[in-house]
Amino acid sequence: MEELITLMAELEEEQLLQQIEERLTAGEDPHAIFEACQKGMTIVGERFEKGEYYLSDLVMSGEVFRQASELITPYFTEGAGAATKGKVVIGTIIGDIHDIGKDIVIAMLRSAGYEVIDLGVDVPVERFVEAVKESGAPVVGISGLLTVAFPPMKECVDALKAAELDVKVMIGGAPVTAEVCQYVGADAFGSANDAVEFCNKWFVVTA
Ligand code: B12
Repeated sequence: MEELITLMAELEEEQLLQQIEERLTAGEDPHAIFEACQKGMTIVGERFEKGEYYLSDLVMSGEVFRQASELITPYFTEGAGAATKGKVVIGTIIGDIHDIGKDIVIAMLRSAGYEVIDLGVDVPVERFVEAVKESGAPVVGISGLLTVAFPPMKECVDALKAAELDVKVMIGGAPVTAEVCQYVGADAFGSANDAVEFCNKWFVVTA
């Protein structure tokens, strides 16, 4: 997987996508391939932070990763074809336009049999509240990749509580930690895989 990590980090689009296709067709684990791409993205982020990569590289990395995930996510087939297990509202919080991770969470939840209401990016707090009221979804997912996204994430959880909506909230995004989760007041945080596990747990309990 080291090779995939390097290809992603070096933004070698053509070679990376070709390798992914070959590995998927050869029956390699899509989750491992996906994780390698994610590690590559972490390196991209680090290089951007150090000034080795420019914003244009960041944009490019986003595009390459999106194409990679479009190849990989159809292979996340656990539970595919099952009847809808329940509804989940998800969006990237206001002020933040990162949506690659959110879209992966959505793809994995859908492939696991959940109905996902995608609110998109830069989503105002009130829109989350409205969407839960409209859909009756018992689970909300909030994505945020910027540290400035944490206060509005907290506002969102507070607003859901103030509206007396009985929902479980999961949050995610590369910089989200246990401390952030506690600050925001969310029920759980984690990866796209974890999102499916949280829902499997919560929907069994609430069903
Ligand atoms: C690609 C990218 C961009 C692209 C985004 C394209 C897109 N359509 O999303 C573009 C170029 C637009 C961009 C813009 C900016 N970016 Co940017 N970006 C990145 C980069 C390199 C990768 C992010 C990514 O897609 N990762 C891959 C996905 C799969 O990972 P993920 O999002 O973490 O998602 C996974 C989990 O976290 C989880 N997850 C995600 N959401 C959710 C939700 C739930 C509910 C759950 C359970 C799980 C979950 O599941 C996913 C799979 O497991 C990161 C670096 C990094 N290491 O994260 C910087 C990074 C996030 N960006 C950064 C910055 C600073 C910016 C800009 C401010 C740059 C600028 N000066 O303009 C702008 C912000 C614009 C805005 N208002 O949002 C910083 C943030 C620093 C900070 N502490 O706030 C980072 C960390 C880079 C860095 N190290 O400096 N960026």
